[in-house]
Amino acid sequence: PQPIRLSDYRPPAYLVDDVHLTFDLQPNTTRVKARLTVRRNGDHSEPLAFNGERLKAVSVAIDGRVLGDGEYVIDAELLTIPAPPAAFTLETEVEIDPENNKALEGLYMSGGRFCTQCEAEGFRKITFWPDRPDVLSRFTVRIEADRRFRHLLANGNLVETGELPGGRHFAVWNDPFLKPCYLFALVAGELDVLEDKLVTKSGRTVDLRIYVDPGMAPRAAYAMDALKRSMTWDEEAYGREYDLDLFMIVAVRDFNFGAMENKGLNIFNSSLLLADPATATDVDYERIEAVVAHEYFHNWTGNRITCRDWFQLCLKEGLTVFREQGFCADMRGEAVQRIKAVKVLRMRQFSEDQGPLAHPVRPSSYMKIDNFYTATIYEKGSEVIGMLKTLIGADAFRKGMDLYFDRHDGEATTVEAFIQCFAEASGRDLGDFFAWYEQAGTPRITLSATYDEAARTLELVLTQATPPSNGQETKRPLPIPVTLGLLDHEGRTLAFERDGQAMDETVIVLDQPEVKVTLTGVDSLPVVSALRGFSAPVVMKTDAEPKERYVQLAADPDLFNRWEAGQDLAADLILSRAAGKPNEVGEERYAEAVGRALNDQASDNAFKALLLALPAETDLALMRSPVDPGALHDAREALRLRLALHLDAELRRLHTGLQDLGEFSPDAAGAGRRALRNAALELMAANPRNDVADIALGHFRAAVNMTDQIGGLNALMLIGGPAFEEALADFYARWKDEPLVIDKWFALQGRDPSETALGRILGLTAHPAFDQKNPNRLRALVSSFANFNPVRFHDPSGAGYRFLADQIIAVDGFNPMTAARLVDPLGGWRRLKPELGALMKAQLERIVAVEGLSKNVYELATRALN
Ligand code: B3K
Ligand code: ZN
Repeated sequence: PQPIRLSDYRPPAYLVDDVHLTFDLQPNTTRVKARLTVRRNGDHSEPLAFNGERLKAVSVAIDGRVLGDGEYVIDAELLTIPAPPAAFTLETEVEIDPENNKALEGLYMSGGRFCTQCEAEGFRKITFWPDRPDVLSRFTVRIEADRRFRHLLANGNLVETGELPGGRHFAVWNDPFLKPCYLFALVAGELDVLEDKLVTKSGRTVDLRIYVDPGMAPRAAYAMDALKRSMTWDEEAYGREYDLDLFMIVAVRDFNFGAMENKGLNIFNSSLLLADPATATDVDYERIEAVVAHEYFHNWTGNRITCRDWFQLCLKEGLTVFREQGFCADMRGEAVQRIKAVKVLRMRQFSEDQGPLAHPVRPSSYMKIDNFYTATIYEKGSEVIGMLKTLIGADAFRKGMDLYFDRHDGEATTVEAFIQCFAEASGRDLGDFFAWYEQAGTPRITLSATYDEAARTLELVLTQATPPSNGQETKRPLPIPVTLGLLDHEGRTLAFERDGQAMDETVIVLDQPEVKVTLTGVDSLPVVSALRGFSAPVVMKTDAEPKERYVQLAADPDLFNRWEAGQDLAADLILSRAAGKPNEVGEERYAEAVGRALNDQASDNAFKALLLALPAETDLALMRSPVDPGALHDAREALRLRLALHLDAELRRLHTGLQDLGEFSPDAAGAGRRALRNAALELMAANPRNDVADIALGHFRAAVNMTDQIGGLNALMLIGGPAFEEALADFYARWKDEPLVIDKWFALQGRDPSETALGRILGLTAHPAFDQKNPNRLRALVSSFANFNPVRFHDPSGAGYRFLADQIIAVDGFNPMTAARLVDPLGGWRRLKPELGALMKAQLERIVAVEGLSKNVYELATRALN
């Protein structure tokens, strides 16, 4: 297979201005008739070549004349018409089989309902079409179906409904907005609906409807609330109002990823929509809020202004993640949200960036675009926009956004055009900034500080270097904003002067391989608090000593850096122990400092819960190579034990004192209290004292919400033994009819680090409730194991790797997109200790050798090998 390159971009040869689609829905034989108003784009004599895959063609006609053999060609990927007129009507009719579409792309069936997923290139499985985001068309859609498919939904406004003979009915929808075909959606089936309304700032009333499985409407209430808050927030934060009179969301159970922003008709994975206290955890609530907002925000950043080509994916995704993060910070607190976002970035994006799958925020070639819905495009894409805002300031940033919305509304555009808006709004040359989009890899920066007591100056020397990544051997320096402040050794803010101006905080732009800055008026030996708020997605090394980290952990006014100081200290202790040099004194000192931070009356529970968690094994694995996952796990457990023993009384006090009183509320304060209580219990689980298992079992049994039930079960899992077995069985028996809860049951076991867990995990694929064809269930077991259980995944026998490869190969047979999303954990073989690396590599080789492998898996597995 040949890669597609950004440099080969050509405007579309033919445009489609209007389309009229008619769906005659039948589970196995759906007929799709399409009438397209086609126009040649520019002066050329190229043939018309429209995409089409797995379509059984019934007829092709131009201007009402049915074409005969020889007038067109249909192969596995294209409909080609050699010499069409300059402007004409193209009519096609095809037959498709939604029932047997297990790739969950195009038109398929889930839970007895029809639904669609078209991004990125699924529309070509519905009808012949120039399936690319720069063809913008006006859609009218007529749906005909048996009356048992009660709701017939598509994008835009409902213009007509009616009865048909034979127990059938129809609905016609018209979307007045131009859109690319990837935003097309259709849903047909028996559903319950939760309805609400919102009045926009200009006084228009928008009908809001969330469609769910029968009986589930009450569980959509939180998503509805999140939707209304998102709509209002976008008006306030970005001046963006909703544009149709109707906004619909539909939840489906079989979905390849989280959710999809189809114009006026979002389709969601039910796991990111349905919640009530009994079945959803606080983490679920938080994700629902974030994803509902994200998909809604796409209406402006993605739908009204879309991407010219798929290389520009970050234009909509990075920007929309950035907007989503702004919303979540406003809803739940800036510092805690920032810490959580950075944890995700490090775990997913930094690991991607250090491995063979590293790619720039704007890639320059791909085989399957579906493989590029990555943490780099999304999370680093958002970081890049955050840096832009830091560099030009909030006012110029908002002006740039306004300009972008004004200038490009209704267009399919590029990252260059987006950046140009900020260059104009700020009056700055942002030429250098573009390297953030073009260069893969995580920059390493260093910072050293020299204090001159007599002169009261602090000299800062910062350096940067980005390691080579595949295809990019040498890297240019990037403009890196480093937000920085000073503390004295008592933890008080220390003012300083920069270029003669007094201040508490400054942004140093590290835009050369080395930059020197001298701060003046520094009254005493400072502790440098650098990269505040994680002002750039880099790895920073400083010459600070542990005692300075302790000052920060106790008192840094930048809460991100306060948390980060604790993480740095813990990581050093764990890494030394894993290298055979335990620092017992340091470990005690760390435990004491964490104890003091827990008692800080001024900081909130959610923040303390984050403080209590040690760096993840996957993060530690990025810090040294070759990686020995077993040694890292043991060293981390040793520090957990030390904390558990040292803080025993404190943890018990928190566990008792933070019990929920009264009604469950999913808000930030309630969630923070439960998070801290469950974090305390999780740490207690490291303590071998007998009564801890009883406490955990009591916690599990007394739980009145899913957050605490899972918290209890998690602690029991870490303790192991009969109490865990009992609770696990009880949990299953109680929830066996709730698919989203049973997903949690699988996921929890997938994460079980205990020595005997591997056999159970591998055996779970034979459990009657396991279902490879349902992506949620598959990921619950397989992804949670491969991504969040390093010590068992990296079993010395290689059985963990073999298991993952078996799953990838099997799932690739029917759902390549989801199979490909499982490949990532196999990309790390080069950094592992050699025995393990060889076993992992062998599994990649086995995958690549499979005959008939999809392009999706082939692309990632071969890149992982090279
Ligand atoms: N745009 C979709 C993701 C589509 C993934 C296609 N493989 C959801 C989102 O980012 O909002
Ligand atoms: Zn998105």
